[in-house]
Amino acid sequence: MKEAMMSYRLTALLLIVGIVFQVSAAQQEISLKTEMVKTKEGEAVHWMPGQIKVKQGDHLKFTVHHDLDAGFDFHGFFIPSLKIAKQVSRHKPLVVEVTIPKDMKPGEYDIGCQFHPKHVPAKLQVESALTETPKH
Ligand SMILES: [Cu+2]
Repeated sequence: MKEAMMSYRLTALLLIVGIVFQVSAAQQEISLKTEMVKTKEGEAVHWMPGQIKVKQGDHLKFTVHHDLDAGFDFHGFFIPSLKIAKQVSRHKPLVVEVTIPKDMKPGEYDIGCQFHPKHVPAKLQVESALTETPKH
């Protein structure tokens, strides 16, 4: 009887801990595409949108499009911090799924192109998965 009580208390404690440290990891579908933008040196290809916000533990499904008629026939989809280095050809969307590691340091990471140094990277902004409790 005493043991049952203990296990009940332990379960309750674990539940409370679970609620306090509730994480908000989610599924995200992200569509990226090549776009021409003007830079100081002229025109360059840019991955757009330029900024993508995700959280630690999020499962991401990227669909990467290259539908520009001008310029290179393919571009790179390059996220070194997530060990992704793929090639995306014109009019052949590439699907890449990846989970942001729960221990990935919050901050900004490049989504670049490993083939073209002038290709402007988009920024993957990784935020902490811990939900912040407002303090009063
Ligand atoms: Cu490129």
